[in-house]
Amino acid sequence: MVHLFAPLTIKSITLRNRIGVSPMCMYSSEDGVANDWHLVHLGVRAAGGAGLIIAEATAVAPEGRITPGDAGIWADKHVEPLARINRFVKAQGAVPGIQLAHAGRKASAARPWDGSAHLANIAGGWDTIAPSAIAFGGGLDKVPRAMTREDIARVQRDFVAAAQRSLTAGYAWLELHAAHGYLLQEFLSPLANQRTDDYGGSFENRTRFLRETTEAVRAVWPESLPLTVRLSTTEWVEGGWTIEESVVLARQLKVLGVDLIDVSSGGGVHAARAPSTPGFHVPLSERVRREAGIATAVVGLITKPAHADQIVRDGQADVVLIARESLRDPNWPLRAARELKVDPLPAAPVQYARGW
Ligand code: 536
Repeated sequence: MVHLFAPLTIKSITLRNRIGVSPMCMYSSEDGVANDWHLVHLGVRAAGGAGLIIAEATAVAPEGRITPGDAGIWADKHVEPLARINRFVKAQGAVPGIQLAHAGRKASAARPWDGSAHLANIAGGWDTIAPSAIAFGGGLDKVPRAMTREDIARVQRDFVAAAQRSLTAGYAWLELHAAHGYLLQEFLSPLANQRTDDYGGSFENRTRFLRETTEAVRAVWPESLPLTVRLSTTEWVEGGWTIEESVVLARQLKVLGVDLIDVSSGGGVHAARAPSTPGFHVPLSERVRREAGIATAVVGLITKPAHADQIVRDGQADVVLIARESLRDPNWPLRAARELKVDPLPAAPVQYARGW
C-alpha cells in the first residue's frame, strides 16, 4: 500500500518519500538574491529527510515581489546563489523545487515584521499591476494599474525566462504560484478580475492567462521534469472562485502537461475566513485528485505523522507539504519515520548517525 515513506516517481524524478517542505517566504533577499540564510534554511530541511524542498515564492519580475526582501529570478545574477543551494539540497538526497511567482496587486508591501502594509513609492514601494484596477483592501490599499495586453505578454515572457533560469540553477521541480491572491490567481477570480476583454468574464477567459502561461512554461521546461501549479481551490466567499471551477481547471492543466496540483485556498479576499482546522485542505485535495484525475500535494495545518500518513494511504493526496511544522522541527521527516516505525528507517545524515 502507498504510504508517506513510499517513493514517488513523476516523469524522471523520484522523491524518496512523499513529504515536501512547502515554499515559505523568508523576506531575506537583497534585490532578489539568495544568500547564506536561504542555504541554511533549505539545507537544514533537506538534511532533515524531506523528499522535496520547494524554495519560497520567487519573483519573475522585480515588481512581482510581495516585499523588497522577496527572492527573485528575473536576472542572471540570481542563478548561481540558487545553484549553490540546489547542489547542497541534492547532496542530501532531496529534490529541489522552485515556486515562480508574481504578487500582482499584493506586491509592494512591507515585510511581515514591518507590518505587511503596502509601502508608498517614496518608502521603497513601487507601482503594482493586476487584471483590474481594484485594491486588495486592508493594509494593501494601493490601487493597481489594470494590465494591458502588452503587460500580459511581458509577464508571460517573464515566467518563461524565469523557468529557463530555474533549469540552469538546477531545479528539478517547478511550481507556478496561482494561489493566495497573487497575480495568476487574481485572473481566475471573478471578484479581482473585472476585465471585459479575452482575459475576463467567462471561466474560459479568466483561466486564459494561467493556461497560456502554463503552456509557454511547459514549452521550455523539460518534458522529463515535473511541472506543478498551486491553486487556491476556493476563495471561501460567495461569488468567488470555487472548488468546482478548480476541478475543471485542473483537468485542463493536466492536458497542458501539468503533473500535479498543489492544493491550497484563500488569500484572494481580504475579509474571507478559512476553517483553519488540521488538514482543512484535505477534502479539497481529494476532490481535485479524484475528479480531475491528477496527482495532488496538500498543505495546511498538517503536523502529525500519523495524519500525514493516513492522507497518503487514503488517496487524498500524493504529497504532503509541511510548512510551519517544519519550522518547529526541521527534522520532522526523520522523526515521522521513527514514529511510524518505517522499516527500514531512513538514515539520518552520516554526520549525525551516532547521536540519532
Ligand atoms: C500563507 N502565506 C502565503 C504566502 C505569504 C504569506 C503567508 C505566499 O504564498 N507567498 C497564506 C495561505 C493562504 C492564504 C493566504 C496566505
